[in-house]
Amino acid sequence: MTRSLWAARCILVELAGNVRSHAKKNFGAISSQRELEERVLVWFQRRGMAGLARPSASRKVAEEEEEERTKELMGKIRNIGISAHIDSGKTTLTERVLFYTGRIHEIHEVRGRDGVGAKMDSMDLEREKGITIQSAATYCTWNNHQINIIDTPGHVDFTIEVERALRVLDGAILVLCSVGGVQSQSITVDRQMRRYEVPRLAFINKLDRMGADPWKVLNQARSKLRHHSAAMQVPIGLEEEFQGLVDLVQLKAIFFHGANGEKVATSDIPSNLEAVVAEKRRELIETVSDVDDKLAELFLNDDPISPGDLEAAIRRATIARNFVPVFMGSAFKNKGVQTLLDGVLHYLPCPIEVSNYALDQTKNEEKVMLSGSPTGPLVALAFKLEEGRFGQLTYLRIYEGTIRKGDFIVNVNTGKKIKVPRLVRMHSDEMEDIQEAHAGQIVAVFGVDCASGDTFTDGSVRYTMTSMNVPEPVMSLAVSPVSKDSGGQFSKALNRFQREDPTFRVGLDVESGQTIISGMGELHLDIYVERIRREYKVDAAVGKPRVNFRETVTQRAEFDYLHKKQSGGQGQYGRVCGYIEPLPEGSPVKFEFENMIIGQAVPSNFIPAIEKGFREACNSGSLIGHPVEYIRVVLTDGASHTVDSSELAFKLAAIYALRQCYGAAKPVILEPTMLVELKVPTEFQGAVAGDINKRKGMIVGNDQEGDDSVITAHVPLNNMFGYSTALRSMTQGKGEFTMEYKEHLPVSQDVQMQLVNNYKTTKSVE
Ligand SMILES: Nc1nc2c(ncn2[C@@H]2O[C@H](COP(=O)(O)OP(=O)(O)OP(=O)(O)O)[C@@H](O)[C@H]2O)c(=O)[nH]1
Ligand SMILES: [Mg+2]
Repeated sequence: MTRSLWAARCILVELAGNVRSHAKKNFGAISSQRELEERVLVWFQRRGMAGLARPSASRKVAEEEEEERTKELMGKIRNIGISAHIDSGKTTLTERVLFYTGRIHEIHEVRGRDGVGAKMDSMDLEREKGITIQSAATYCTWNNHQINIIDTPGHVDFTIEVERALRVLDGAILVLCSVGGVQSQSITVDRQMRRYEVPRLAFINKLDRMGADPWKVLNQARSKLRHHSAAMQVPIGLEEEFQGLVDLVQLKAIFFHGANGEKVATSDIPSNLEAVVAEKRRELIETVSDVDDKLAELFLNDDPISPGDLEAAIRRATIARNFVPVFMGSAFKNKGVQTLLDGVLHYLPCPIEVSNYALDQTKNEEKVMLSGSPTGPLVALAFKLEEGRFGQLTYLRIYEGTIRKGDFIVNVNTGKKIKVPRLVRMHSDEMEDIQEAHAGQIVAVFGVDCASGDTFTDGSVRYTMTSMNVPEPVMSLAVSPVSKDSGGQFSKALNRFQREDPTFRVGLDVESGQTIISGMGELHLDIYVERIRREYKVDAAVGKPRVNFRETVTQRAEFDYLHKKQSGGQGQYGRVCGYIEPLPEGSPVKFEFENMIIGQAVPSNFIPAIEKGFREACNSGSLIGHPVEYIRVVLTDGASHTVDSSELAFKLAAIYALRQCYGAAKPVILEPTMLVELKVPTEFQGAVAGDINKRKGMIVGNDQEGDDSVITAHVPLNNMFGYSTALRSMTQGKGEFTMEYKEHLPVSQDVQMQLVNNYKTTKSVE
């Protein structure tokens, strides 16, 4: 064997064995298997031995083996989110999951008497208030499978945390309360799960509570969430009598013994439940047969259906998002959690059973399906940032390839090449250093500067992942540090929160010079003001919260504006003609500019400045100074001057042109309208409904739930400030409400006049 042939053979052997270090010596820094293979190919070609590098039979076998290995590895991973209405028990459930999987050795309750608090609610404020504010990630092992979990907040003010979790997860558990049933936020969360095409299981929790009725909740899920679903279990007793579950697939009774329900025991189905079990199993089979041909065939032919057949059919239907299996239990009373975990392994997809796509930036954003293989080129999405003691912590979901500590990775959105100094796995607020992580995993990196939604690769591809849906803030607050000396810390805090949370915005009120923070609601903004005080030791003076109004036009209006200044030196000259009109309903964009000038009335190099002028003018409408949206500007003509025309002159002409024609376009003020759901003891229903009417709300639903009335209404956000106090006093503290943004709607004529007058008065005072 000649020397070069021998060398070639050596390298092939190394490739098969994936011994990177030697290859590195030969080929320098190599960050992916694909890059390594490409370089080997080039190396051979240069030496005229390309034939040797072509896939041979043995290479094919190696590839097949590799594929098998990937399947096996990936088959043992589940990435799941736990999301639901506030207080349904997500964090309590996650605490049990961590306990049964051995990740924690003691159970602590949300707002428990021992004062420790649940693992996933690690922030002091979360523990004090008993609510989750930030989503937290953890991982655990169950039956040889690794489960990565993100526990999300239920309060709708923190909805971005749900958005980003669902963006990167392969499956989810929708927790429902067996008393409260499908509440307004359950509907919102379910909509988010649909948006990200996440297969899900439902878990009806709190079966120990008085009034627990899982069958009612299941029917609500079918009617309100349009879930094609069926129960996987039948409870043995309810409320105080709740003891265990009958598994409808295996047809066994399951009990949870021991101080913390850690001992799972199975036995025969209690005889008093046999009839209901037979009925519910048939219902399960029928429901799954509706969406799974294989099971339908067995069912229609009256063939015996084994637990294996049923399980496989449920898995197929769940992953195809045609079916939602419904589990039950009581997280607090330690029942039904292990069976739910089995359900996660059996029915939710592993990372390669989900199709993930990236956009190829080198091919005009062509959609490419990612293989999900750990040996592919690295593709990872930064979905969450946290500023910590050691710098920026960036949460990554790896979709393809492998990332190692010390690797160079490329931020495709900025083009920057960065070294990964530290790679960790998160366990709520704790972290564990790791050397590498592969496709399908959720990890975090330290000290990597990026924005939320950026995509990282190993540099061999230029793919980006689509980002998540970010809702617009609906409420604002003026804030300023009480002491002048704390300005530095104050802006540091605001910068940090703004980077971490895309629904939290910081702006400047141009007229008053005040700092304005905007967010998703009163609680959202209160939490940040409190965090500024606690974490940055800055007391902030807070103004009255105000809603984020918008302005829009309702009819077409022409403009013809000449901006001319010719008094000595170079003058300014720009004329713009055209019209503005409302964009059609449902328009995906909020501003549109079209240049329809034929010929050179305005030289084309000034057109961008004109568009910029209109865009700028739309930042602040003439009615009350709020942004103008859903407007289309069409430029039809204009005039220029050979010497005096400039970009600035045309930009100013555009700004004045909008002001000139705005009134004729009949502008209106839009205000955020909220979907409010109230639950009050029936005796207070009249008073509460009357109060909603006074607040100019429209009642759209009124249901009876036991002794409570559930009222649903659309109410202007501007009339909802301080509502929790009002509701408390109206209902002797017995009423509850939730509220979420619905849409911006025009205010009534009298409110518009009042707002415009207020605006004029404040402007004239200034
Ligand atoms: N009776 C009963 N109470 C429960 C159960 N699960 C949770 N709880 C209680 O419900 C309350 C809310 O529980 P959490 O686990 O904080 O609920 P969450 O869904 O995480 O709440 P957010 O994250 O704030 O949306 C706590 O007081 C729990 O003790 C249950 O199975 N039965
Ligand atoms: Mg929680």
